[in-house]
Amino acid sequence: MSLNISKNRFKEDFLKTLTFTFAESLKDASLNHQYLALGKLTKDYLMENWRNTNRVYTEKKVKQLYYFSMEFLLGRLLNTTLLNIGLKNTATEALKELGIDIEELLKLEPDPALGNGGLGRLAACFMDSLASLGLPGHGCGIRFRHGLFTQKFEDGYQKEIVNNWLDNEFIWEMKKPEKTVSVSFGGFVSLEPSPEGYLKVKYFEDEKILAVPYDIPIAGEKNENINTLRLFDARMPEEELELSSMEKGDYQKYIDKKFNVEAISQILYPDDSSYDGKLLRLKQEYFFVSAGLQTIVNRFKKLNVPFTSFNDYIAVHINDTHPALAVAELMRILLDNEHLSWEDAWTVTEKTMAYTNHTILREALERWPYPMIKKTIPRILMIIEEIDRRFCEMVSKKYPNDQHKLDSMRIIYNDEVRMANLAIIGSHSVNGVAKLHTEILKNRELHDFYLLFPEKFNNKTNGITPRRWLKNANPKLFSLIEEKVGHYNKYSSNPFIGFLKYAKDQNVLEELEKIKLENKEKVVAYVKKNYKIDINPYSIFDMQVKRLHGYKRQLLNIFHIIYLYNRLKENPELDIIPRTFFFGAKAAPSYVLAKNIIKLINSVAEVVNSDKDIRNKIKIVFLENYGVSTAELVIPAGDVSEQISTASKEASGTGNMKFMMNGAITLATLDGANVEIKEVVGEENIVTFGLTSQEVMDLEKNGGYNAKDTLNSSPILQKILSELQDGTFCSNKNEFEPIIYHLTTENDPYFVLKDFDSYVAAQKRIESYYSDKNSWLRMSLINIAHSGIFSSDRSIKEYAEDIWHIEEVDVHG
Ligand code: 26Q
Repeated sequence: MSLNISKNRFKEDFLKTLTFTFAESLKDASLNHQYLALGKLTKDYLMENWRNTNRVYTEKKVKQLYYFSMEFLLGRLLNTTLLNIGLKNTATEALKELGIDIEELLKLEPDPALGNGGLGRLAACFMDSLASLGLPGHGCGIRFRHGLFTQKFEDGYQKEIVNNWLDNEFIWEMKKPEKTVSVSFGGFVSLEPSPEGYLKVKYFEDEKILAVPYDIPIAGEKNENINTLRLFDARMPEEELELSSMEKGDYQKYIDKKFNVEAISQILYPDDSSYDGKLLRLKQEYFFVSAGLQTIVNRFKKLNVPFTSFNDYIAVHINDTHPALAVAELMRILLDNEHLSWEDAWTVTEKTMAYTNHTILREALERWPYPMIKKTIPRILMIIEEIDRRFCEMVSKKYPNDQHKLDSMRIIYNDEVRMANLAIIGSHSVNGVAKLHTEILKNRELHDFYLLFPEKFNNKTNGITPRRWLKNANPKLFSLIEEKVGHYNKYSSNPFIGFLKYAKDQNVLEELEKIKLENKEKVVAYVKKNYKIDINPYSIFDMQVKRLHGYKRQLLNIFHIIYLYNRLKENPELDIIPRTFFFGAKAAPSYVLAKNIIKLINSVAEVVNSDKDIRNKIKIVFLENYGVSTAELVIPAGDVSEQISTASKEASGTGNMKFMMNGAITLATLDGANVEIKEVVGEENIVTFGLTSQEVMDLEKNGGYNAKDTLNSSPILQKILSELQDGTFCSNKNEFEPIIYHLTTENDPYFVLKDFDSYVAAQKRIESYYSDKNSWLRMSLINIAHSGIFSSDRSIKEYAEDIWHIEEVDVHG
């Protein structure tokens, strides 16, 4: 549906909203107030459909999905919502007549950074696709007071600034205090047999923490479905005020307690790839899982159907292991509150839960110290112990005398509780996020589980929402495609494929070129304004924008740049196509190597950008504080998409898909979803290089790689490494010691040196392709035409059909 609102009505409503909210008329209203009024009005337009959606889902008793995720990296919501409900043009025109440029208002919306990177952004794309496909699917997470830190560079070093995204009122959320639930921590549990025959469980918890829901509406495109993203805020219960201590004037005690309780929803952990057994993180995980499941159960009770049919009405998705405690928490509710037998509760739980794995990096797998779980959530530990006991019994029967197998799969081992094992055992579905990743899980990382439960394993290749990443970020390209192939069809498995027939149409290719250039000009202006760097829109825009991590190999990229720079210094006449290298990356605050790589890139940038000898042939731009909003600006301007992770390490990647959809050529290792991109566009429309995942895994397993040998046989690499230590890029000669140590003493674990030659050769191929303008544009078009496969609408349809068993609901009327 498009909301049927005329321009005049919109103008009237907008002015009314200004009056009703701020007691202001347009001439008094600041830009910020104008933005807030526009946001509030847009949200008001959703309200009726939101109510309807909830009513219809309940009345029809349809099966609903709850996507549990620690992170939802939403990005700004105003433009995408206006587009989805079909009001963007009306709003633009109406505001224009009032003398307001809507784009100026849209920029004022804070970008909620409630996630680290790929996993959180995937959850957000999934929310959009669920609503747009009319599927009853909601999100459940934490309302972090502080999202991912804001990154600043000082003298080339990353500095982290707290993120205060809630300071300028978040217009989308609706507080629902009456739906508050309580989550128990600590203390002990007593079990007594009841006359009815079940075990009566009594909690003597140390603390009860309130979980106050804040609901965010998620509007589908061209329908009337408004799903809900529910984020919980941690609050101290009123009765905890401990009047006596207040009377005694012991306010400090009260304040300390409140601080500790509310810490749970204070801050998002900024680490995206290494496990760190912090108590607060465990509490966060249990907090939102328990609150979410209690909410679901409260709603379920209204249906008046038996709990043994719970899984016919509810699906719960566990996004990575962070919400894996959901398995034990649902068991707890079914056993202790609803008095199901263990067997019934277990059947229901397993059929309800499904788990996605997003990583094969071992250091990222969550394992909690046994004593910590025991102390923090004692009843949950008892349940996990029983799940583990029964699992061990089953495995021992199936594989008598195979201690090794048992040890690798059981949940509690070595005084630790392993969350992935809990998630796998307690779910009916376990999926990886790209074909290669799923194969590696089945054949290697989770091989024993695969042998035991082959039916649980399946692949769901990631996707991205074309509404945000094309229609919203690159409206001209989106219009061009729609003009040629008709309206984007969210039900198609390959929605842009019709574009392929224009691969030789000179007019269309020129149109593409023009759109790309316009997008590049926008970035040129942005870079000039924010960094005072002049860049050439006709240079190749080569981009690597993603979290900073050893395995993502930003180091390989900067080494190639240093090599190019060296060649230009030797021969300033060297005929290369000018290039602008873009980086955008946050490092986890405690990740020393990653921060050192940031400093290196910034140091090289300073030298290269100011060196007159090389005649502006290369420029380096490190975009500060890369996030969803910067991505929307720069990705449409990309020519080359750097997806150069060590093969086997990147589960899928989703930036690769965003760039592809915007017409960039992928420069890639055969890792994650890059493999599938190559499969669909053909090897002549992508540039690949480097070790294969099999080669990497063999080297890791059998040894046989010696980084120093590689170094000794490469004068080019030797020169680069010596420049890192001789003051060429930084007056402190020891500055890059962590990088040197990593590459030499630690034997270059991500094969940067090993893949260097192959990468340089691939970069040369990029250059030669680019030099033939028409063939480059054709490659770009072919990539765009195939990119619809990587729409999250396709991913979500697969999840809905194969895993969740939920169906489209017409909420009209
Ligand atoms: C775990 C424990 C303690 C603190 C933090 C964490 C933590 C937080 C975030 C661990 C991992 C993450 C995020 C992981 C992530 O973003 N993975 C990416 O998921 C994408 C979506 O599936 C994939 O495309 C990427 O390949 C994968 O790296």
